Amino acid sequence: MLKQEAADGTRSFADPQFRADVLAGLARRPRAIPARWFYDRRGSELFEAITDLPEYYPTRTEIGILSRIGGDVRARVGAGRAVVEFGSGSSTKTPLLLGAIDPSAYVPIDISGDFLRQSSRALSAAFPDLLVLPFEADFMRPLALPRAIADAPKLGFFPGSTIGNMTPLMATDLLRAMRASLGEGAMLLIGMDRIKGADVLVPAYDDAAGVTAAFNLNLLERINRELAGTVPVDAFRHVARWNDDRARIEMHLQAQRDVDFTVDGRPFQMAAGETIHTENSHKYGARDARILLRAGGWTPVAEWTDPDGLFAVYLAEA
Ligand code: AVJ
Repeated sequence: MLKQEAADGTRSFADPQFRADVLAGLARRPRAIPARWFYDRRGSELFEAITDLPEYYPTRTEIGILSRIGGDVRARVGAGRAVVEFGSGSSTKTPLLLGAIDPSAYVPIDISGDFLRQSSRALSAAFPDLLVLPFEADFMRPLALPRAIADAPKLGFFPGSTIGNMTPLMATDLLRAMRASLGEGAMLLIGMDRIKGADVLVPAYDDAAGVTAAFNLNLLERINRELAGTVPVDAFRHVARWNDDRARIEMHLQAQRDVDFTVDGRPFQMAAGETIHTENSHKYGARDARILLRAGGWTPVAEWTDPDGLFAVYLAEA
């Protein structure tokens, strides 16, 4: 990795994939940068703050569902499985599952090593007898899981509606890759946000306190910090809109005036009103979710929702 110095003199190690995605994404039309790059330390902190917002219902709704279904999940998956969590982040939902099903091991997978080690320590403290094997990796690629869990049947855990960040094509690819990585007899517990009115969806991604705006704009700050960028962050505005045709919330960063900047020495120009597309958050009705799972090679066996039908958790088998 190359060391980069930002305009303010701070130094950081730039991920070559981050640089490649940003340079390619800014050169493309429409401009787009993959949402996974939101999650540097600051971005992860801002996301944690989003989950506490009154408008952002998904996290608390899913936690409510998970805290009620433990016994049911245990009855269907049995004890002794190795739980493999994809994109574990700060693992706030994990104790609810681990406490319910008595697993033989826990393998959290995340691209952010810092967060991974921190949350693994906390989990080991809460479950002293559990074998915890943190795995720093990009779970979008095929994985060779640790040998220590080779013989245990797996339970994949993919909460948070993270799958909503992917297009249906990417989502089915990922579901198939998970099936291949988890092996024979695997099951999958996955959260998906449901389709609902734009009056609820849009505020969830454009909150009154401006935390989601800060989360989105942090991507530009990160580009400036890690890729020696000169992006005038204050010239950009956070935009969240519901794309009904594609059943997704889209987040964009919209230039409020004509802007000129460089990233890693390369020049870019954007006209006033032009946007950088930074995130999709696809929503799935109950049937949509089951079709998606089947397209990805999984058979749905159970599903649970909250009383208002805002969010759903699905159990599927390979
Ligand atoms: C972490 C992908 C589930 O799409 O709701 C929250 C990310 N972006 N607010 C989502 C997010 C803006 C979130 N996921």
